[in-house]
Amino acid sequence: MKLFVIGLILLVVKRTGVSFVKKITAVRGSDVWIECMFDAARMRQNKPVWWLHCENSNCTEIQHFRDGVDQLQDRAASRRGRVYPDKFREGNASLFIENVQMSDKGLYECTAVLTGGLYTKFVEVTVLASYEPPQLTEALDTPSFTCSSRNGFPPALVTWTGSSGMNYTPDSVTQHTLNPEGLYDVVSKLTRSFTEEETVCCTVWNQPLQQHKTNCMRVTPGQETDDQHIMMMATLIPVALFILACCVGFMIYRYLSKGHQNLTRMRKRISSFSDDTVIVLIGRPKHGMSSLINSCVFAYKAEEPFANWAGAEKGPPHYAQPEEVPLTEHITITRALLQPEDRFWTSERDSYLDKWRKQVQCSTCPFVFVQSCINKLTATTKDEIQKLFEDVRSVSGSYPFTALTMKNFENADELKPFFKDLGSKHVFTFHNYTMQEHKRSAKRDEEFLDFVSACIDETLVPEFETVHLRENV
Ligand SMILES: Nc1nc2c(ncn2[C@@H]2O[C@H](COP(=O)(O)OP(=O)(O)O)[C@@H](O)[C@H]2O)c(=O)[nH]1
Ligand SMILES: *[C@@H]1O[C@H](CO)[C@@H](O)[C@H](O)[C@H]1NC(C)=O
Ligand SMILES: *[C@@H]1O[C@H](CO)[C@@H](O)[C@H](O)[C@H]1NC(C)=O
Repeated sequence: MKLFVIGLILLVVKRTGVSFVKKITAVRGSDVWIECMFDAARMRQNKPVWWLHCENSNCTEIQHFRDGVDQLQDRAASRRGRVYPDKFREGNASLFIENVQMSDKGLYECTAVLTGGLYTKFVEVTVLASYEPPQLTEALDTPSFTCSSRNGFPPALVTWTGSSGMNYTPDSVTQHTLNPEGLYDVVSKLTRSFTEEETVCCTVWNQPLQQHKTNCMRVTPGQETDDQHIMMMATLIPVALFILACCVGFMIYRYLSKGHQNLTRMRKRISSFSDDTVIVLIGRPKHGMSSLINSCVFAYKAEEPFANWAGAEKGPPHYAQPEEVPLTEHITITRALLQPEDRFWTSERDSYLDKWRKQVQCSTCPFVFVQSCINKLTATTKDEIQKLFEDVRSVSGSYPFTALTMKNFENADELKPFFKDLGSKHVFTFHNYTMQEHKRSAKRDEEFLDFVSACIDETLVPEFETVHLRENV
């Protein structure tokens, strides 16, 4: 009979769209009164009062009193809430629930049997749960932030903002999970890198509860990476500079030592040359012949201070003395001093040719014609030089080399082709070491050592090549 009545009532509730169902909202953890008041005058002794709790049409009797006596004492542990039977006579059968939990939500029905009929009241209880304060963490690897909050109901709205008022929520993803207690745990992830200092806040909104909880975090953008950058630069720059310095140093060392080694090698070769050789310089006064000899000796004798071995800048009667200057034990530089006037060779040739023919070595003597770049070549001069060249070839088998001195005075390039055309195998240009100016440099030394080396090489020209040259010309 009783269950039939309950069923009928529930049917009525459903049919009428629960229009007379009172709705109350309780916050999880709080205490709540579910009111049930009726006309006290109609209350009779022995008549029962009971409470049902229904969840999804599954109804359980939670209170049942008859004649003020608890009928459910055996189920005391499982039932929820408490009524005050001594208040029934006052028409008050309200249910008190302490520490409301999610399981307390649902439809409550209070029924009292009164004279003249039943009194029934329906109360729909909604339980909301307040989210715990959110935890905000920054991921170490990726530029992301995680905001998490537990044990709330219903699902929360999570928003992300900056202190500047910026809304970062569009960059976030929020997920809810329902835990066994019927509560939601929410996790929201914001993926964003900040270029400027910012305070990032996440807010968990429980809208029905009109409650929000916020947590903020100071973001100092790329400070770590900046520090790393500076650290890296602080180590890399000196290392790079060191390596660069090493490279440059090594290259300079190589360059110097190569030049140095080269000079030493040339000097060694000259000193070890054991064929008795006379280098014959032919030239007119003031063409720098003495200076050229001095230069060769100075370049060769690397350890010695400059000396006027060949007697440069001397006037008569010591002019062009000594005639021969020894370079090494076996190599001597001698000079054939011609007259300064136009026909400088024609007037001298017989005596010199005679002398050279008598000299044993002169079949292999390196002859060098010395010409200053200051002097222009006149037609007569050219003619004389050509005759000289032919005569030297007739004696030695080769045309003489040419040494153009004072190369910085006049354009040596004008003179070079003339001597090349005459058959001079080598045309050297020099800036001599002089009495006034003899600052030694590797480059200058090298030029004179090159010259001496070429002279030595000339003595080594094989006989057949000499013959070949003679036939050619
Ligand atoms: N600027 C320069 N002056 C030179 C050069 N060779 C020689 N002289 C100078 O020219 C003048 C004549 O040089 P010297 O060697 O005495 O000529 P020589 O008469 O042929 O023996 C001297 O004052 C030298 O200092 C050179 O290559 N450059
Ligand atoms: C009805 O609810 C009670 C307690 O609330 C539960 O033990 C029972 O399993 C439920 N029955 C159904 C059919 O859901
Ligand atoms: C009903 O009784 C309870 C318990 O004494 C009391 O706290 C409550 O205020 C009463 N309700 C009304 C509406 O009088």
